[in-house]
Amino acid sequence: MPALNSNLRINGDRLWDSLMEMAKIGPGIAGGNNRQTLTDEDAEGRTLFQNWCESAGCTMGLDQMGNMFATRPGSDPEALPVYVGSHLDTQPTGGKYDGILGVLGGLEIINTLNDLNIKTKHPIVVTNWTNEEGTRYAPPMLASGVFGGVHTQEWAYDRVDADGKRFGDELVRIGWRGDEKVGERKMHAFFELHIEQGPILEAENKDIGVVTHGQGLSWTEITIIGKDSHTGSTPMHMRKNAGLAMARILENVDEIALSHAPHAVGAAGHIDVYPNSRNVIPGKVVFTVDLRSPELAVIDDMEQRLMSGAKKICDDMGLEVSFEKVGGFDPVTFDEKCVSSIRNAAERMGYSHMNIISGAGHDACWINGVAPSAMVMCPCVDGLSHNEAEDISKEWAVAGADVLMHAVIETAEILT
Ligand code: HGY
Ligand code: MN
Ligand code: MN
Repeated sequence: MPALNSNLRINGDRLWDSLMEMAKIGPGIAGGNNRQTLTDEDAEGRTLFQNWCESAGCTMGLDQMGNMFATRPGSDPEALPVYVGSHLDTQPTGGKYDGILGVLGGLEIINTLNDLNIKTKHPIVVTNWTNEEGTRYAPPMLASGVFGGVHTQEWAYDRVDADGKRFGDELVRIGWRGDEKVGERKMHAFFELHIEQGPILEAENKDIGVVTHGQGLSWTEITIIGKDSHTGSTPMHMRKNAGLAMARILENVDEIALSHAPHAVGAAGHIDVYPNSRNVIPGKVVFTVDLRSPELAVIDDMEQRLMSGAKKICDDMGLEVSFEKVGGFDPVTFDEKCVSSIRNAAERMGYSHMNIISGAGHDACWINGVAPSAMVMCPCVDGLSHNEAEDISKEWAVAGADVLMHAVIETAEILT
């Protein structure tokens, strides 16, 4: 296999233009994106991606969870493909790069190999995983989870959104339910490029994050039942204030996470208050507590303390409380050989780099269970993500895609 030439680089202008073009689909209200999974905007983004892949000579596969697989043939059709990708769906107030950089970075590899007429032994497959965000349909990484054998397809199809629409029905409605059985594809390896979504790489002035691990996640949905009553005429001692109980529980979440500093984190991003009227004591609240840590024992401890603390708070206030685990995955250790190919690529091209643990969950976390996987990260401005102001420099995007390409074609065994 010829040595990988450090001058072998992607076309940064083409990558950046494709990011800006995709960002026009499902625009947000403040410069970012709202292209939530299985919406018409998601369908439009998928169509654009498919058109680009076919223009690059790829054939598109589609499985029963809507996962997309654009294949560039290798010299050996029997060789297991090297997969590379991420997700095109966004948060409701998402940025232009979370997930999208990994999908379009994978496509840019195909375009660059075509430009230079480079062949590889293994086929290369660019992938868009359905519903990575988990915001419209919990849990996150739903379709890569089905692919990885973590969830059944039937369970995934039965997930409903806030309007009661079933995942399976919406997938059919937008016309992106394929026939291919999920998880039958075998992979030689999987690589994912993603923005860090945290402040470390920028603060350390590093171009590249070599992701050695992904922290684990726990999502617990808590329902508290009190009693609706008048905010003015109900004496304080007679109130059954579900909102107050939630506030006390969230204060405790902060203390629990801080007790496991510096890595553990905890918060609630999803909160529904009923009846959510200015002059009614909330008789019901439903909220999801998101706990994360690189250590499984810490996640278990935080979960236990969350529930025991919430139970005590509600018992003391005479309120009912119930818990449902709506998402979770253990901490992940990525494949050492794949991780090394990323580190060597950064070295080869002179990009500054450091090892990093992913704070966010990613499709690679589930795929790592069925194929050797690893991730490349690039910095993002102020570490901000899941916010329409999410921003990266073109240089960071190019560095990440350059390293991704070298790792992918080294693993795919470049021939010319
Ligand atoms: O929640 C996560 O970590 C991912 O952004 N879906
Ligand atoms: Mn993402
Ligand atoms: Mn995200």
